Amino acid sequence: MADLKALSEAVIRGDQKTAVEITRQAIDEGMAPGTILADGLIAGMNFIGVRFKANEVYIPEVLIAARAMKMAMELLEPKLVEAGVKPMGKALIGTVQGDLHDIGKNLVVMMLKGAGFEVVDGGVDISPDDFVAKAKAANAQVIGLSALLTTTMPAMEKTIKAFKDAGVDAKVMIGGAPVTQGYADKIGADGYAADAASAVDLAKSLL
Ligand code: B1M
Repeated sequence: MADLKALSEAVIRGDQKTAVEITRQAIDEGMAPGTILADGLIAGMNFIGVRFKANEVYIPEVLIAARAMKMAMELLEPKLVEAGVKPMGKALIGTVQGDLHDIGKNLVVMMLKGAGFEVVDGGVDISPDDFVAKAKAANAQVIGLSALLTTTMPAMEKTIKAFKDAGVDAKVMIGGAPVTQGYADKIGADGYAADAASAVDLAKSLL
């Protein structure tokens, strides 16, 4: 039986080959995609995050762990999508200007797809103008902004203002490690979610 502890350890080591192998094995054995994600991949990446914060590992280790997680996520994503029952709505998700962090944003994208949303992944470092253009092209009902840096949080407010100025008629939710409900209230976002699972509940409630 696929060992999810070994999967999280493979992510921590940045061992792409093992992470992909165990993910494939878990999928082949019929393990729930959400369990593989939460108990294997996210568990490993969270551990790396704690060690990075404590200066016990540095950017190169973090990058290779993130790459191993991404490779495994490529296998898992279709399974998460398959688990979705019916289309819930359309969402555009992206990381705001100046910010290159995309692991959490990718999780939000995957979880939303898994919950049955049609999702446009806008990418990272999206300027307010680009966000407006992508929002108009996607015609999304829900737009999600992600920021991982305190220095890029103000780009959320600028993006929301750009949506209002351009008449983009969509609900806007925000998230990311430094973001809070208070900040969402302050900048006029329609909602805040602390994690990818809560982002799904929030997106559903905003429809
Ligand atoms: Co960066 N980084 N990083 N980093 N990095 C943090 C965020 C940091 C807290 C580390 C630290 O110092 N302790 C710190 C920010 C400090 C601050 O602003 N207060 C930091 C810094 C400083 C930096 C650089 C400036 C470092 C440097 O160059 N000196 C630089 C900035 C680059 C840039 O963006 N312009 C940088 C670079 C990087 C890497 C490239 C090395 C890499 C990113 C790789 C990638 O994303 N492809 C990286 C990583 C991996 C991290 C940490 C270790 C992990 C982030 C992560 O992926 N976590 C992070 C430390 C930490 O978080 N403990 C750190 C796992 C992920 C699943 O969690 O993204 O929080 P997270 O997503 C969560 C929730 O926040 C939520 O759902 C997810 C879980 O379910 N969520 C949403 C996220 N977006 C959401 C949107 C929603 C709803 C929920 O609705 C739309």
